[in-house]
Amino acid sequence: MSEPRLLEVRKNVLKQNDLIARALRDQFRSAGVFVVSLVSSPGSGKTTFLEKTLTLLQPRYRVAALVGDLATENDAKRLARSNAPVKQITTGTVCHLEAAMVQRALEDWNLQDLDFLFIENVGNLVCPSSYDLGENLRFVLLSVTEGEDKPLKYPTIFNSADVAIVTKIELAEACEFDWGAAQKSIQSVRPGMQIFRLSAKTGQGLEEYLSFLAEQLAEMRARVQV
Ligand SMILES: Nc1nc2c(ncn2[C@@H]2O[C@H](COP(=O)(O)OP(=O)(O)OP(=O)(O)O)[C@@H](O)[C@H]2O)c(=O)[nH]1
Ligand SMILES: [Mg+2]
Repeated sequence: MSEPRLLEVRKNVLKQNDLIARALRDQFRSAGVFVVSLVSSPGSGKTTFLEKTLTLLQPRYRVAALVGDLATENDAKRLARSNAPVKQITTGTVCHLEAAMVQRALEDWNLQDLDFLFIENVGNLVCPSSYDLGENLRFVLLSVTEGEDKPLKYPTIFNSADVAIVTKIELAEACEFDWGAAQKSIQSVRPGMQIFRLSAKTGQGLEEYLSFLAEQLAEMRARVQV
């Protein structure tokens, strides 16, 4: 029996996305740039975390960011305060970024001028999960105000990510956030997943995460040179 037409169209879109993502990944590898994408529900703290990341990495690394949003340029304006090159991708009605959007946004950037490229996806715990953007690592953010069960309720996005970042941890006590339960939810969806706990507001936990990024870049460059 043939597949329903909608399913067929969706499969073709994903296939097309994968082809572009593969081309992007090759491009990133040959330029030696390490690419991290950020996914989370709206308001988990992606832009705040990214602004901090760009600011703290800049003395040692060349960094840039792309940021997806349905309707506004607000996040690009906030990220630009770090003085890093930043570009907004406005998706209109599309609830995720696609590889083709990233490819278009990068057309006039020279990737060889970069060490790290960050891509903030549209705030959404469902749509972005199936779209590969050619990134080296996908970070999924979970803020302490959202509830420890989010990984169980939205397993696909946690499963498609490589690293979990628990954000706003200075609010944990006030929110009665149960770290053990959160850890258990994450690990049951994605066993062995690396988890960082941090606050972009107080700076708590940022050192460890920045060292991790530096190691990832060094390892990738060592692999590419072999
Ligand atoms: N207390 C506290 N608030 C934070 C922290 N990080 C972000 N926020 C606040 O959380 C709200 C949302 O943060 P954003 O950085 O805009 O979140 P976002 O994930 O980029 O949101 P969207 O792009 O709309 O999905 C803002 O009011 C931030 O100031 C944190 O570490 N601690
Ligand atoms: Mg944002």
